[in-house]
Amino acid sequence: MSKRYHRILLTGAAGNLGQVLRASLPVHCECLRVSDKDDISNPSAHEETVICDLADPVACLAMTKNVDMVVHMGGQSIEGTWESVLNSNIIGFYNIYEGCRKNGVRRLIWGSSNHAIGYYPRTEIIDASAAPRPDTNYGVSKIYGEALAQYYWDKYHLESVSIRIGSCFEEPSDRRMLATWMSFRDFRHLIDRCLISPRVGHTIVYGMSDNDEKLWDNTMAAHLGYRPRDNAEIYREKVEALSAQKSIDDAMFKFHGGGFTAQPHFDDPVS
Ligand code: NAI
Ligand code: 15L
Repeated sequence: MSKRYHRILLTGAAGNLGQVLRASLPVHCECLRVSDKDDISNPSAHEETVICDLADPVACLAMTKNVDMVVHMGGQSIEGTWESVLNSNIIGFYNIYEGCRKNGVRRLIWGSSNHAIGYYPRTEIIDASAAPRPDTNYGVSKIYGEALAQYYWDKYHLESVSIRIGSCFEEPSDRRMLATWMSFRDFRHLIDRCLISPRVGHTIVYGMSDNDEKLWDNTMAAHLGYRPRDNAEIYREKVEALSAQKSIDDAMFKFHGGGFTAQPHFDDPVS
């Protein structure tokens, strides 16, 4: 049976989540174009490798050619210097969207972040309609990305799914992640749903497992059919043994964005 798509572009393919997706995306496409600024290990026969910087508009235009869908995981993935946030996430994301628009790509699925709404207090459960409350320049860059996604849908009918990923790791490693964790299995499943859903417009979805503790409500993304199966709760004992309970006023427990809210400006000199 032929596959649903001829070619999918995966950016950030050398990163943590890129590696997770290199294993699962080939189910959907004949050819997986994998890209990063860093070397990509062991490319397989169904992969085409493109090494380039997202800040390079010419490279982004070429990379998005003859592509059906883009899964964009490339970029600065935590707070960093303004220069790196600007180049990788602001200029880089614009370059990817322009490449997609000029090359007629139908849909872009990308890793936004909980740090776009990091300053909501933990006592407030929010859905996709919550106003931005970024906690870092990194979080601001994700809000910029979500604005681009909405704009390219409204104006150019280029579809997007902005996934506000919580904490996507093998296991939750601190108490905050009992609420924010997303397993690799659930992440792959969500990406699958984003790729096969018939119509997404611009959808914002929270990337989280079916944890007992919840900060986010995905009702507004129900049309994706995302059904998470994992739950951070099974790691509670292990996680609680790793560190003592902090004060409830610690940033880790005060805000959705946890420790990012307590970081000083990244470019300030360290005293
Ligand atoms: P990562 O840092 O492991 O991977 C990012 C990749 O992007 C790296 O391989 C890096 O070389 C590449 N990259 C960075 N700047 C680039 C540039 N200018 N040009 C080309 N490539 C560039 O991050 P991870 O964990 O795989 O996350 C993927 C995406 O998901 C990121 O956008 C991140 O912000 C987002 N995300 C991830 C979360 C997680 O828990 N893993 C949580 C929230 C958001
Ligand atoms: C993110 O946005 C980061 O990409 C990831 O490394 C984690 O720090 C995650 O947020 C989190 O909030 O746990």
